[in-house]
Amino acid sequence: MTSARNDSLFAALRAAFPADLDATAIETTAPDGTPLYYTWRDIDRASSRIANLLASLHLPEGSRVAVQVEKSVEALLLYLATLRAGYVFLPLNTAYQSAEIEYFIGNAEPAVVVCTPGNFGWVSKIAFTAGTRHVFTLGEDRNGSLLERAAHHADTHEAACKGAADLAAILYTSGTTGRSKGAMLTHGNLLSNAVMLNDYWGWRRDDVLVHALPIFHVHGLFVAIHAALLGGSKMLWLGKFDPNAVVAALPRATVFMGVPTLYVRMLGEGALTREVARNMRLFISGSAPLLIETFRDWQERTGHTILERYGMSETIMLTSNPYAADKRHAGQDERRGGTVGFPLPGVGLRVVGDDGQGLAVGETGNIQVRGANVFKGYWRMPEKTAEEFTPDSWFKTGDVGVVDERGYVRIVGRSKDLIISGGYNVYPAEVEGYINELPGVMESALVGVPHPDFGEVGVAVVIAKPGAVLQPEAIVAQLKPRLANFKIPKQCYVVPELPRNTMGKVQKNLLRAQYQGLFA
Ligand code: MCA
Ligand code: AMP
Repeated sequence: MTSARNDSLFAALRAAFPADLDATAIETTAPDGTPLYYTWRDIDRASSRIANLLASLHLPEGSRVAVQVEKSVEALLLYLATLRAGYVFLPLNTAYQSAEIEYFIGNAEPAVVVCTPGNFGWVSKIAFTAGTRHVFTLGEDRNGSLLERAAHHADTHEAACKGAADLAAILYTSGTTGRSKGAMLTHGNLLSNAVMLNDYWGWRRDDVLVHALPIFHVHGLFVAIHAALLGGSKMLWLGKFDPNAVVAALPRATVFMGVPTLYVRMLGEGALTREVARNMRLFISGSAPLLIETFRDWQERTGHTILERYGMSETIMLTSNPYAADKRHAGQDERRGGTVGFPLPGVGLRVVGDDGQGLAVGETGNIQVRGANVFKGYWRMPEKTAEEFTPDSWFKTGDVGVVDERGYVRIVGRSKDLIISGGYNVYPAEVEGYINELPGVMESALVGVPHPDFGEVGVAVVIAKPGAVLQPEAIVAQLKPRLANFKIPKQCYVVPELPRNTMGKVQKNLLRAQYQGLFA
C-alpha cells in the first residue's frame, strides 16, 4: 500500500531541520533580559504539544485559528503547530482595537482564538459571541492557558496530510473600498514561494537571520521564517524592532530583512559601520518603496547593496533584485536602487493599460501577475475575487509600474487608494468611514504624504456639518480607541470644503500636493 502524498508546508519545513536536532535554532531574550536558546528538537517537541492540543479539540476540517498575541518564539510555535495539525492560521496585528477584531472574528468564524492574557476579557467576549468555542491565552513570557494546556500533551506529532490546494493561512488585507478581505493562501502557494526564494537568495545552513519584524504579516511570518527554516538556518529573534539591538546583532548574523523604516532607523545608529556588517551576506528590503537615498546611504555606510523585492499578501513574493547573476537575464547581476528587480522564477508579470491591452517595454501601466504563488481567492467573497482577476486568470495587483529594457520592474504608483506607513497598510476608505461617523462630521478625506521615518503617513482633511464646530485634536482623540494606532492620522485639518472635479469626485491629488511638505 502506498501512503498518500503529503504536500503540507509543515512537513516540508520539518524535513529541512538539520540532522543535529540539538543545534540551536533560535536565540532570543526573555522580557526580563534572560538569554533563551531553542534547539531544533525544542521546536519539534513544543510544536507537537500544541498541535496535539489542537487535535484533541476535534475541530472541523479547515478550522481557522485566529491569533492576536505579542511576538515571541511561542507565537511562532503556535503558527507551526497550526500548520502541523492541518488547520488554517489567521494572524492579527496586535495594534487592532475591539471594533477591528470584532469584524475579523465575525467574518472568519475561527474555531480557536488565541489572545494575550491582558486582552482575554474583551477578546473572549467577542469570540464567544461569534460562536468560537475555544479561547486560549499566550503571553510574551511563555505564560497563559495555551502552553499550560499543551504541556499535558505528547511531544511527538505526525503532520496532518494536506494537499497543495488546501488552505494554510488567511491574511486580512483590503482593497479600494469596503472592509478587509481575507486572502486565502494554500500550502502550495506558501511552499512553492518559500522553496523558490530559498534557492534564489542562496540560503545556506550556516546562515544566521536577524528576525526583527512582526509575525502577523507576510514579510516577517512567511518570507523570513520559511526561508530560515527551509535553510535549516539559525534565527536571532527580537521581540520588537530596536535599531540599536539589530546593529549589535549584525556581527553574528548573515541575513537581515526589513521594511524601509527599519533601514532608515538603523542608519540613525552611529554604531552602524562596515566593520559591524562584515559577516553579512544579504540585506533585503520590501513591503514599501525604498528611497534611493536610503539605498545609497546604506551602501556608503556598510559597503552592502540592499536587495529590494516586491510582493503582496495575495501573492507572497513576486519580484526580486538579483542575489547572484540571474541566468534568465544574462549579465544583469546588479541590484538597482529604485527598482524591485525581475519577476521571480515561476512568476508571470505583465503591464497593461486601463483597456487591459499589454504595454511595451518602458510604458507605464497596471501590473498583473500569475503563478503558483497567487492566492486562492478572498474568504467568502467570490464576487470580490472575480473582480480582481482578468478573464484569462491574471491577478490585478493594483500597483502601477513599468518594466525597463533590461527587464527590471519599477513600481511608480498604485491605482488602489492605499497608504503604506512604516510597512503597514492604511486604507483611506476605512479611516474616512470612522471619521464620518463622528458627531458633527459631514465628510472627510485621508491622503498619504511623505514622512522621513514612516515613508508615508495619513493626513485627514475634514468638513464639518453646517453649524457644527470641530476640533482636529478631538477628532484624533475619538479615533484612537476605535482604530489601530498606525491608522490614526498624523495630522488633521478642518476645512470649509474639499477640492472636487467636475464629476464631484474629491481630488486627492490636490490635497496630497497641498500637504506634501508637512513633515519635510
Ligand atoms: C508605529 N507607529 C506608526 C507605525 N508604527 N505610525 C505609522 N505607521 C507605522 N507603521 C506609531 C504608533 O501609532 C505610535 O504612535 C508610535 O508610532 C509608537 O508605536 P510603536 O508600536 O512603539 O512603534 P515602533 O515599535 O517604533 O514601530 C515602528 C515599526 C513598525 C517598527 C516601523 O511599524 C513595524 O514593525 N513595521 C513593519 C511592518 C511590517 O512588517 N510590514 C510588512 C507587511 P502614538 O504614540 O501616537 O500612538 S507585509 C507586506 O507588506 C508585503 C506583502 C511585503 O511585500 O512584504
Ligand atoms: P499588503 O497588502 O500588505 O500585501 O501590501 C502589498 C503592497 O505593498 C503591494 O501591492 C505594493 O503596493 C506594496 N509593496 C510591497 N513591496 C514593495 C516594494 N518593494 N516597493 C513598492 N511597493 C511595495
